[in-house]
Amino acid sequence: MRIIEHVKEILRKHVKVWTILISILLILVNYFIIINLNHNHLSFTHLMYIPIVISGSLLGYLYGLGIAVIAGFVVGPIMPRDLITGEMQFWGDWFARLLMMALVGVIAGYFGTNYRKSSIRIKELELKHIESGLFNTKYLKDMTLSNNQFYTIGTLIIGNAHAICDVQGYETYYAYLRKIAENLKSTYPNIEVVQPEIDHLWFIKISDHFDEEIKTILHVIQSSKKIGNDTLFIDYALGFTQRKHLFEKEVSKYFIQSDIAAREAKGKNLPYLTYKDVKTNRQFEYELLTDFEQALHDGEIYLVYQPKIDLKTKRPVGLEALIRWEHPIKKSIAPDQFIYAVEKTNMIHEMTQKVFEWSLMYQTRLKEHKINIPISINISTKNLYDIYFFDKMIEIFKRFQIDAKMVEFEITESLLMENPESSKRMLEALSNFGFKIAIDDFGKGYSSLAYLAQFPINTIKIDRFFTNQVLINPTTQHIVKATIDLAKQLGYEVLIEGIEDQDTANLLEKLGCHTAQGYLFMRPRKGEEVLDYLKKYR
Ligand code: G
Ligand code: G
Ligand code: MN
Repeated sequence: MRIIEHVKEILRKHVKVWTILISILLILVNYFIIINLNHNHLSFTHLMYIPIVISGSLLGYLYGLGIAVIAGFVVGPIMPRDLITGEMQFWGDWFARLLMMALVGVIAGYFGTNYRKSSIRIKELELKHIESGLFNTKYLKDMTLSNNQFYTIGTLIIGNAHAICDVQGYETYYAYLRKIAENLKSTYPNIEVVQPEIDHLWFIKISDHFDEEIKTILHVIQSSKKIGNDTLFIDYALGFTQRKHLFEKEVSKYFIQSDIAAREAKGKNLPYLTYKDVKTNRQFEYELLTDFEQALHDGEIYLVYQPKIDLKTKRPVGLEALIRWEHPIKKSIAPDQFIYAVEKTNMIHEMTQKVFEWSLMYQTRLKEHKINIPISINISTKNLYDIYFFDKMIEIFKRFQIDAKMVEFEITESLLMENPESSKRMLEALSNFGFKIAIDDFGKGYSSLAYLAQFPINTIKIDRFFTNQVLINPTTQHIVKATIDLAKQLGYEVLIEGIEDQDTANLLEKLGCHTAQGYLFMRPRKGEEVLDYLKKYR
């Protein structure tokens, strides 16, 4: 098998030399056949068409012609008409034969060349996209990774490919893809670029310096977006993986990894991620979620409370319940580290129900100490999408003797906007039942108060970001003032988050803020401590 391959390879490499040699050899063999079969020899001259057709079809019409002339002479002037008598041929006879042979050589050459051209074109059409001219995935089929090499493998996702095509036209978009491929090739001559889908590019190169290659490729993609007079807006993300060990010989397996990394980067609005990052993140998330369910039931997860202070009277007028996780190995895990993961699963419902139940238990305990204070809990919009959420919350609530207006639900502005329709229905149900609704982190998103007015809202909580800026930045001060004024006109309570110093507290009181939360007054604390604190104001 290997010998055959080997021979084929040698024949392919020196096709010209072999064809000419074989053709001349055949002419000589024919010559000896003719002169040894002594009578009626001229009918054997037709054997000469074999080397003529071979060289014409394999090497083109010039070679076909050349071999025809040689063959024509061999069976022409130098060959007697009769071998026994030695009578020579009439020149018109052999010359007519030579012309026939030349014609056949040229025709064979013409068709041979055309055939080769079309097969190259067919092969090209099979391996390339018609529009972009870039290789498609079939191109990778024959590629196997060599044993002792590292490879850098990447996926580029163009999130707004369809928008670019709609606005700038397909031609511009494909020109952009081609430009990326060209620029990558001129940076790394050994890189292979493939277009698996309209909005994806794959590339693979032998890895020299993985981290540097990531940076270079990022740079190439950013700097390729000027096409003619247009500069495109590209919403892209890149995913990278590296083949370091001999896991797979097949390339396609690695593109699955770089695709995953690119999708993850896209989802997180990052310019790129490596598969390794994604894997460790996923592992972290997976372990976290495995522990979370247990932790919710065995006391590792609990609530702390932060008072809300009336800026005029300086007295606590409410509490916000905030979740905490004291993990035995990972130590204390901040909510921003686990809530986003829990939110991706069904456990977010159980978490919110637990938080609700615990805060109601705490409120009941405060009542036993003659302390009657509203408590707010944070809910996720994922909760609002659950059609059973309302019923489950009411079921929990009915187990306690607490007035609904003493309970507030905080929902962040940006999350609310992800699905305003279903959020609105759920918030209306909660509000109609008598619960209060607060918009958390207001100002971090981009919604206007006018838009928010369609939701049943009682309180606006202005985001910490503005609090930090309000003393030093006059523009922020104007924004905060205008927000407070409008919110009050719409009948909302206004709370400012994250007050850490007295000057800011004074200023915000002057600007008309009703209530505030912040380290200046009290950090979030465990129930016991907050109870002691509240007793002083009873
Ligand atoms: O508590 P911390 O101090 O770290 O809060 C960080 C973020 O986590 C805040 O945006 C807060 O709204 C959110 N958060 C805290 N507790 C809860 C909770 O019980 N449920 C939900 N959904 N979010 C919470
Ligand atoms: O987004 P939400 O308002 O639910 O988040 C409350 C978060 O703000 C909690 O993480 C809480 O610990 C934090 N927080 C409360 N007061 C302050 C403060 O004065 N300064 C800062 N930096 N964070 C605060
Ligand atoms: Mn909050």
